[in-house]
Amino acid sequence: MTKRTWVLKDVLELYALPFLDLIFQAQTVYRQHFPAGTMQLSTLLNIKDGGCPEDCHYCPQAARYHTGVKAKKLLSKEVVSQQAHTARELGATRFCMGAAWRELKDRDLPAIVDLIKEVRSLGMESCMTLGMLTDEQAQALKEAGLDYYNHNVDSSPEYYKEIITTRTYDERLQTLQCVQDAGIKVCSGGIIGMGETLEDRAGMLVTLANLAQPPESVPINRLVPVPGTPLENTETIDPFDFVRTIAVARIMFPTARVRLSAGRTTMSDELQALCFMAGANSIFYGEKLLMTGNPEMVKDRALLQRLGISVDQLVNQPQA
Ligand code: SAM
Ligand code: DTB
Ligand code: SF4
Repeated sequence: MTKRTWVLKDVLELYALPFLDLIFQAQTVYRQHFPAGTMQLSTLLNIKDGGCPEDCHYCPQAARYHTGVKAKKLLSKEVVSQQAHTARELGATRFCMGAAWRELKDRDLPAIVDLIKEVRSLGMESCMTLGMLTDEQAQALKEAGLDYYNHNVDSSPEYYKEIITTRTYDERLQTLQCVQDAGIKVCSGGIIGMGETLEDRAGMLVTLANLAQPPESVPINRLVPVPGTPLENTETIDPFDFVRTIAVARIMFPTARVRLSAGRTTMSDELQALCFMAGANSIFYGEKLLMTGNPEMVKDRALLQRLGISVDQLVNQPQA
């Protein structure tokens, strides 16, 4: 089957559907590709805190903003291994490691390779988000066994320039290309609620859908307004507009994991349930994202149970 090319007009038509029609369509698409009522739990660990030279206006880890985040060194393999073991015991099937870097430096590559091998040996899917990569680095991560690489486009090409000036949209796309060329699956999405228009939201999804290969994983973050960042006073968006983006993403990426990512601590149970109805089938599981909070695990378990949603189980067995 030839790949569909998405145009902005079609995406805006989806956004313009009556809310219930859009949700119904998204849930129908979801059920054609996934078993109904299932959720992936992915645990996130920041392996390198703060001190980042970039100016992403939303980010607590950018060195130039006064957010109280202290720069630290890369975590040791022992610490990461212990966290990954705990995540597995608590039921996560994917372990995502993030670093506050503009780009991966070759001098850090051996340590990163070790971390990937460690997580893979536990039978979990591995994901890394380390900033920009070269072809050679992506190849080395693939050889180490990396399953997914997270690199968000964050917004539309037009609105991106209002949010980040220290690297271009094209550089982001180039890294995604390196990742795909190396045979690593792509996790890429963005942030909703940064002051962007509906067209920007649609434009972001069009960019992702029209990649040579659409991402296998699409994180949709609701902005966490962090004090000290330029976006700290951004107004919260209408919750239904957020749900619409989840639904449109589900329709445009029928086989991808659409992850309800940052921003859940300020969402009601009912809003999260609507996001699941709209086709989100993955969440971050664990009480911290990178720098900011995430719902308590007992609360998440209770919510999923109340909704009759079952969690995905590990398929691969640990090597030892
Ligand atoms: N430094 C690497 C990079 O920028 O690609 C990896 C880590 S970076 C923190 C990963 C993603 O987290 C960003 O691209 C952004 O989409 C998301 N993020 C960061 N701060 C956020 C915030 N305050 N609210 C919502 N999402 C945020
Ligand atoms: C993604 O799209 N969201 C995650 C993950 N990929 C790396 C990060 C969210 C960060 C929220 C703000 C913080 O905790 O620093
Ligand atoms: Fe640095 Fe990533 Fe934060 Fe941007 S989002 S400031 S690149 S850590």
